[in-house]
Amino acid sequence: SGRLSSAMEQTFIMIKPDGAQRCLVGEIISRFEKKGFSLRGLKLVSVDSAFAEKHYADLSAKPFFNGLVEYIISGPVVAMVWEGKGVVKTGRTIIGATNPADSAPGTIRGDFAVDIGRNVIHGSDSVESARKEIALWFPEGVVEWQSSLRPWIYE
Ligand code: 3AN
Repeated sequence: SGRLSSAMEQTFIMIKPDGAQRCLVGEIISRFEKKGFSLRGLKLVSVDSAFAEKHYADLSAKPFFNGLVEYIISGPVVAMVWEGKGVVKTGRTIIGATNPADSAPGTIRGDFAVDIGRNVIHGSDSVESARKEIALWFPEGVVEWQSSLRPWIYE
């Protein structure tokens, strides 16, 4: 079980201001924990528009960009790093489709969101974006530790 440790994938997950305001933080963390992923970084932060623009730089040409930035800076967000085998892709599956109208029941957006502009949570869309987003949100680095449950989650 120790042999996977150096190659473990990480993803950046952010509970957006609506998720925090609606008290969904515990529920969301619980879903990632129960799946078997491991928490490596966690903080409640308010970001300014320059930071939000950096996080969403790839979307700067979109018509909803300004509204998206306003939404992200409208209250504190929960920034997290989760680790585990395939966590980028599986994390996106747990989150559900971008538009809550299309996200399946059982997913976070499927269960807790209605509007695309208030879709509760963000998750990195690739290993490369995850690397960039973790560097942006956790310049101080993440915590080195291993859950003792590891042998019960990985063969
Ligand atoms: P995802 O968050 O699922 O990776 P992206 O990267 O396409 O989806 O979009 C980033 C964020 O931009 C979404 N979380 C959503 O809040 C917002 N967004 C995407 N499309 C729209 C839209 N048509 N109208 C308003 N907001 C949008």
